[in-house]
Parts: sequence; structure tokens; C-alpha cells
Amino acid sequence: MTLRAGDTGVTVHPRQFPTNRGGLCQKGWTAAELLDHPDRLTTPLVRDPATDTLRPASWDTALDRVVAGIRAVQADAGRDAVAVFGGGGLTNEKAYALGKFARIGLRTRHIDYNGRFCMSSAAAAGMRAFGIDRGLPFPLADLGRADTLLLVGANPAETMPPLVRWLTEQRGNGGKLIVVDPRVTATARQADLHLQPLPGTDLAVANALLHIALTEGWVDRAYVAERTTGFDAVRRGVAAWWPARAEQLSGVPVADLEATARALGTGGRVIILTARGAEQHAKGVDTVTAYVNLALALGLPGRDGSGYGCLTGQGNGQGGREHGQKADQLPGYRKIDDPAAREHVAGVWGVPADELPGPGVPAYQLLDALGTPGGPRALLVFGSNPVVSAPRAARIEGRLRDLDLLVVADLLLSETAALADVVLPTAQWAEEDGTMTNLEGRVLRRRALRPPPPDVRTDLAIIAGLAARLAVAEATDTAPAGTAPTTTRTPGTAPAGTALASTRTPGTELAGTAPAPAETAGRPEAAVSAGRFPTDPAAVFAELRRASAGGAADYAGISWDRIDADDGVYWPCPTEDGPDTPRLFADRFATPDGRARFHAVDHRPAAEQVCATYPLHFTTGRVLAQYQSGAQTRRVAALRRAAPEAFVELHPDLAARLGIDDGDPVRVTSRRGEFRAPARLSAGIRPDTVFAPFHYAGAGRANSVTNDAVDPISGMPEFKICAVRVEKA
Ligand SMILES: Nc1nc2c(c(=O)[nH]1)N[C@H]1C(S)=C(S)[C@@H](COP(=O)(O)OP(=O)(O)OC[C@H]3O[C@@H](n4cnc5c(=O)[nH]c(N)nc54)[C@H](O)[C@@H]3O)O[C@H]1N2
Ligand SMILES: Nc1nc2c(c(=O)[nH]1)N[C@H]1C(S)=C(S)[C@@H](COP(=O)(O)OP(=O)(O)OC[C@H]3O[C@@H](n4cnc5c(=O)[nH]c(N)nc54)[C@H](O)[C@@H]3O)O[C@H]1N2
Ligand SMILES: [Mo]
Repeated sequence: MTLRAGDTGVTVHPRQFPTNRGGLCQKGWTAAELLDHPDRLTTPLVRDPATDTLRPASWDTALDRVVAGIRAVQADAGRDAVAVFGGGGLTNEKAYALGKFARIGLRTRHIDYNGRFCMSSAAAAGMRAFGIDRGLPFPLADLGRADTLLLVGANPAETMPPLVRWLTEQRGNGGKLIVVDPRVTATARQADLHLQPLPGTDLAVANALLHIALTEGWVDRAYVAERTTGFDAVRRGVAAWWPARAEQLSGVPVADLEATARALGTGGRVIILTARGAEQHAKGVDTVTAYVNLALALGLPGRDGSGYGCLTGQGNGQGGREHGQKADQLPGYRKIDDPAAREHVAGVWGVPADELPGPGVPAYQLLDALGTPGGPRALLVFGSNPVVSAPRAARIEGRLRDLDLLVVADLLLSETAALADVVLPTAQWAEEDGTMTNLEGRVLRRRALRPPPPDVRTDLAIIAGLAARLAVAEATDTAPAGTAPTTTRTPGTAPAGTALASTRTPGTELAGTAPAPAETAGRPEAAVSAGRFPTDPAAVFAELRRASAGGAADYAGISWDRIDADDGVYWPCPTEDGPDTPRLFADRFATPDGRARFHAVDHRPAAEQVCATYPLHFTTGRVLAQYQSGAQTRRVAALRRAAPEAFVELHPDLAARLGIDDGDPVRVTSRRGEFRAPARLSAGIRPDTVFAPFHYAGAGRANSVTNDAVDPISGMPEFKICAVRVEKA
């Protein structure tokens, strides 16, 4: 199949590749339409204070304005007053450069990213059980060979269509597919068994499954004794989770729990996978841990064709969480508070280790602190649209409005970019080289097909431009008297933002003192800085390899040539001539003693309970034809036609009780806000639960009502359950 998108001159062709065999979803086939879309940003925009509108500006003006704003805020409130927010869609090179820029360019501890809303609970659970976090510790193709496959809170038929062929293959081989989801989804319809729990009760279901496995003698005692620690506490804990108790809480019949436990406990090759339905809860880490406990008790991790895995979300959801855009992390999945890790990375970056900042705070906490006393006053966003995708979004939108400086690098004027003081237009997937790491930990190449439009820069070039200006400005501050560079500017290039920046912070004469790189080409600081932040992705990858060497996610042996030759390379891969690692855990886990660790976890209620005023459970998720905040996909004609607007999915019995017909406009209200969308009646959803996709902005923004309670370990918000009222609007 070849689909031509518009007249971009770019066509998307299938290619036989081991993971997808040439299959893409509709969003992949239509992706080229955004390359030359009329909404594409083609020049920097700077907010004109007089009219409060965004106006086209030159790159010098825009970058000067950003640097002036950063310096003003940091001079007044310290380094940590500037924050960075990244994304799991960025290439490894960009995620790496962004983390490095925050730590040694801005020297702030405040960086985090949208993966916190995505992978963080599974990542934390994997770290504490296995000592390492790789979404699938085995190749995706293993799914096709599983006798039993349990999908908990995953709807790959809509969210990962290329993966569905493995499910089809699995069932073709006689395997059993069991899906756990409060809704009859396109995935659940393919299952042999569908468990339909109340949202937020997956942990109780997992504990009951382990309870049954223990009673029936399906626990692999030898494996537990040889390869794990901590089982006794778990065994004692799940003793209280007799199946009838789990049925009462979750609504899943005891017979279905027993059938599930039997399929898991007596199957040969057995795989348990979780995704956001189980993970996006204030107890997401413990819920994943309960499924990991079940997998360990059954002896699955490390056994051929078996194991536990998490289905990663974004294009680079895996690599994006390995190389330092996480608040507590340095490249190679190192911890920023580990002295040896700091020494190593500081060495690669050419700075003293004690100059690296400490850990920052998780994404929601960061966003919620913006513009508050003591919180960051400037934010740089690369690859996220939190106005639509953050929980309790109206509050976060307010926080963004309270900032002294909001800078957004994006391809399009997203809802977040529309609030910015400076918008920097950036290159798209087809316009830059780089690497991404897929859900199996396989590092892949993404190749440039064409250059970006004339006045558009890559994220790497934007980061380098900012870093160079900051370095020069800093050198100017600290230079001995008499050596300060001239501040005379070429007539007509005075940054538009100068006046604004200096009126906001009287007495700070910083704006306009940072000459553009071109003016300082001969200056040593500029050279040092430019060398520190290369714009060539190959150079960045070479540095990333060194920075990751010896870390958990070790890329040292991965070259672009090897990726090309082998159709991707699985990390860890420490040496160029040594093997990569398609399968982890065959002999040992990544813990100090080599054993996996059980953790006793117990059910606890959702952060918000239903009550007389808010009597319904509300959950959120995705539809096939839209992606995330919709900033990109709402602009693609075919996708807009397929999924034009938000909807509220509710059971016909509930609808009848509320006097709502299919298609009626309804209002969904929580303690935090409301949104409106047409009703979509479906007998496939529990009558006590309503669902909406979160892809839409404005009146249809589901995140206006979601709960901002977060998991105490991962910082994951509770996107998947809160209490609401539904009425005809
Ligand atoms: N079409 C499309 N595909 C995407 C994306 C997209 O936006 N659109 N985003 C990508 C990204 S970043 C991600 S993270 C993945 C996410 O992929 P998935 O995790 O598959 O996606 P979701 O729709 O968020 O959630 C899956 C299911 O969880 C169910 N669910 C809700 N609450 C609960 C609960 O309490 N327990 C259980 N067991 N299930 C529950 C929902 O009904 C939903 O069907 O998709 C990726 N692929
Ligand atoms: N209620 C609810 N809310 C959720 C979820 C849920 O299930 N329910 N899921 C959560 C999850 S799992 C995720 S991952 C988040 C995702 O939500 P967001 O983080 O908002 O993700 P996107 O919509 O993909 O935003 C990416 C933005 O970056 C731009 N962009 C794309 N590529 C690049 C690039 O290379 N460089 C730069 N600078 N910009 C780029 C896009 O145009 C877009 O504006 O949403 C979370 N929010
Ligand atoms: Mo995600």
C-alpha cells in the first residue's frame, strides 16, 4: 500500500520490518500530511506585549528574547526558577541534549517530561522488582508464541494496530488471549475471555489470581526459591484476597478469576502485559507490582517465551526515559543522586561533578508549581501539549499563564504554544536524523528525507542556539573589567522582547547583552559552547554512547551502521563487537544479588470515591484515529473525519436513567471542572462507569475533570479514575 498525503512529495511506503512487517496505523500512513500543512509553523513567533499577540520574528530576536527572559528570572530567583518539560516523542539524541542543556546550560534541577504521565508507574515497578526498566524484556515476536497472553488495561487494537498481528498469530497457534478492561474494546472483542472490572481494582484482581494459584499449587516453588526474594510477605498478603472478596470489589465473577488463574498457572509459555489502564492510577506502581508478583510466582520472567512486560506508549517512550529528561536521571538510565554516575556523566560533559544540579520533581508537581511563590517562573517545552494532556488541565493552564516566560518549541501552534511568549518552529520526523528505542528496547534509526523548511530549525539547533547565547552572556558577566564584549548591535536587530523583559524585572540589564553567535564567532566561549551542544545528531549520538557506557541502558556498542545492518540493536550493548540483548533475565536479574524482588502490595481505594453528588466513575483513554493531545492528528483531514470530536461513552441503562439519548450533548462534571461532548451509547461499558477520550481541547477537554492525585512513588496522575456527575447539557 502506498498512500500519498497532499502534495508534500513524501509518500509513506511499507517496509518489511521484524516488528510490524510493514504495517502502520492510519496515523502513520497519513503522517506526511503535516509536513507541508498550512498550519505548520514556519517562523519564530514572539508575543507583542502591546497587543498581547504572537508576531513573526527573526531567530535572533526570538532566541535573544528567550535568553533575556531566562537570565532575568534566574538573576532574580535563582537557577531553579527556570524549568524544562520534554517529551517521549523526541529522539534519543534530542532527549539527551535536552537533559544536558537543563543541567549544564541552564543549571537547573527542574526538568521532567510527559513520560511521567505514561510509563512512570511501570518503570518504577520494574526497577524495584527486576533492577531495570525495559518495557518488554523479550522481543515482541514472543507474543505470537504465547499459550496464554493476559493484557491488563491495554487496547492495542486501537493504540498499537501493528501489534495486533502478533495477537492474531497467537490465537492462530491455539493460544488464549485474556483482556482486562472496564469496556468491551476492539481488543476485548478478540479475546477468549474478557474481565470487566471496575476501574481502579486491578490490584485486587491480581492478588486474587495469585491467591488462586497458591491454593491450586501452580506457584513455581523452585523458581521462587532460586531466583527471587521476599515471597513470604506476598504470600501472607494475598491470603486475604480470596476470590469472592475480589469479585465483590471489582465485579469480576469468581469463575472468570479462576479460569484466568488456570490459564496463567497451567499454560506453557505465558506472558502478562500491562498498559495505561492499569498504570495510570495513584496506586499504579503497586498495581503493576501485583502483576509482577504474579508473574514471578509463576516463574515467568526469564523463562523462554514467557514473562512480564509493559506496552510502551509514545514513539520513543522507551528511549525517552533513558537518557536524562527525567527529573532524577542522567543518561544511560543512571540516577542523578548517585555520586559515581555524576562523576561519569560530568566527565563526558566536561564539567565538575559538583556543578551538576540534584534531582528535580515529577511532571505534575513541576507543572503545578509554575508561577507560584518559590516555584519556577520560566518554562521551556519541547514535545508536549500539557494544556490538553495534563490532569486537572484548567489549573495547569492557569499555572502556565502565571509564568514570566513560556517558551514552546513545536511544529504547530498547539494549545500550549498559543499561550507562549516565544514559539520556536521545529523540524519534523522526516526532516532530521536520529534514533528511537522501541518497546522491546530495540534502538532504531529515523532517517531524514528532506531538509526542514527554510526558517525552521531542529530541536538540536534550538538547544545549541540557546546554550551558546547563555554561555556568552555568562562569560560576559564574569569577564574581568575591560574585556567585556561590546554590546553595540547592528542597527535594527534589537530584540523585540528587550523592553518587556526589562520592565518585568526592573534593574536587570540583561536583555540584549548576549550577542548572537554570528557576532561572536571568534570568541572562545561561543566555540566551547557550540562544541558542547552539537547540532549534528550523529555527533550527539556518539556522545550519548559514551555517556551511557556502563549504565543500565548501555548504548556504548551501538553504532548507526550496526543498527542499519541488524534492523535495530537491543540495549544493553556495551561493546561494538559484542552481542546485544534481545532477552533479559535468562540467568539473573539486574539487582545486586541477581534475584528478582517481590513486594507485598495491597488494594487501596481510588483517590476520589463516588458520592451522592458525583455518583459515577469516570475513566479516559484513546481512540484509533487521534493521537494524544490531538495537536497533530486533529489537523489531518482523514483523521478528523474519522474522529471529529470528543464523546462520552455510557451504558444505555445509565443513559435511560439520566434521560440521555445517543448523540445528546452531555456535561460531565467533577470537583475540578467540567467538559461537554455528545453522548455515545454503548452496551460494552459498565453501567457505573463513563469513558471519554482525552484528545480534544476546549469544551471537549476530558482533562478538565480528571484527578491530579498522583502515585507516591512514580508521580503518575490518576487519569483512569475519578468521580463525576453526568447530565444532559
Ligand atoms: N490511536 C492512538 N494510539 C496511541 C496513542 C494515542 O493517543 N492514540 N498514544 C500512545 C501512547 S503515548 C500510549 S501511552 C499508548 C496507550 O495505550 P493503551 O494503554 O492501550 O491506551 P488507553 O486507551 O489509554 O488505555 C487502555 C484501556 O484501559 C482501559 N481502562 C481504563 N481504566 C481502567 C482500569 O482501571 N483498569 C483496566 N484494566 N483498564 C482500564 C480503557 O478502557 C482503555 O481501553 O497508546 C499509544 N498509541
Ligand atoms: N486523561 C488522560 N490524559 C492523558 C492520558 C490519558 O490516558 N488520559 N495519557 C497521558 C499519556 S500516556 C501521555 S504520553 C500524554 C501525552 O500528551 P502530550 O505530552 O501532550 O503529547 P502530544 O499530544 O504528543 O504532544 C506533543 C507535542 O509536541 C509536538 N511535537 C511532535 N514532535 C516534536 C518534536 O520532535 N519536537 C518538538 N519540539 N515538538 C514536537 C506536537 O506537535 C505536539 O504539540 O498524555 C497524558 N494525558
Ligand atoms: Mo503515553
